[in-house]
Amino acid sequence: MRIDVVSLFVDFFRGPFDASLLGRARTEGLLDLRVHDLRDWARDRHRTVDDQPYGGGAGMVLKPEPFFDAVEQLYGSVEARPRTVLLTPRGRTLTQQLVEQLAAEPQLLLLCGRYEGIDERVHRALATDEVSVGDYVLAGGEAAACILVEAVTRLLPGVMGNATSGVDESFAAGLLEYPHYTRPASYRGMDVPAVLTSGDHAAVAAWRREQAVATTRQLRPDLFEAWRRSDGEGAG
Ligand code: 97T
Repeated sequence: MRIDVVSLFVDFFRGPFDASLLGRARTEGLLDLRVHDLRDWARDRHRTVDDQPYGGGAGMVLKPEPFFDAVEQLYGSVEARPRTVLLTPRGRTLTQQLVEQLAAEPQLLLLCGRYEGIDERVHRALATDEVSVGDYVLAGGEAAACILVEAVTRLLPGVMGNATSGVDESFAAGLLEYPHYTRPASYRGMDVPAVLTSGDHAAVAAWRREQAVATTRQLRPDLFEAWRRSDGEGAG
């Protein structure tokens, strides 16, 4: 998959996009991730990308031209752009379901804003999706873009190997994961549940299922209700 990211702070991505899972996906050729500096498409020698808001008010607004010029240079025309995600607090909240949809695309463009906002014409004419990563305020779209790229990349074929099948996965099934334990079997008075050391694989599977349901009900009643309304009745 190819992902282009347009941002005013390209250095922001240095650690996140080079390390760990993303770094490996890139060096293995599974992910073609390119970060572009919005200022490369500024039109004056001061590389200005923002201006005062029409109608007055505090703060600056990111101009439309650098975004449109970036899209036209990267893809030839606005019409030829890939699925284009604008990270913005007004977007719909990112969910695993949307992550799965995005991971199925051959190519994505992510647009990151800063300052008080982006000219509305970028929202209207360039974004195919407006996405938020949660109801809190960030300084810009970069951290949100990192979250989206990591969530998408781990679903790409070959990135995770066979370690995670998707069946067991948190959210994919609508439930949180079951509790995990490793050695020691007893630690500070807290013992590993006996079923896990029993060697009875069917009993382990049943315990994990029951724990996933109980943990979800306790920690995420909202997810639990949604699960119970859909697959919960048939499957569990
Ligand atoms: O708060 C923001 C500012 C700019 C761009 C994105 C965000 C944001 O995205 N998800 C939550 C907040």
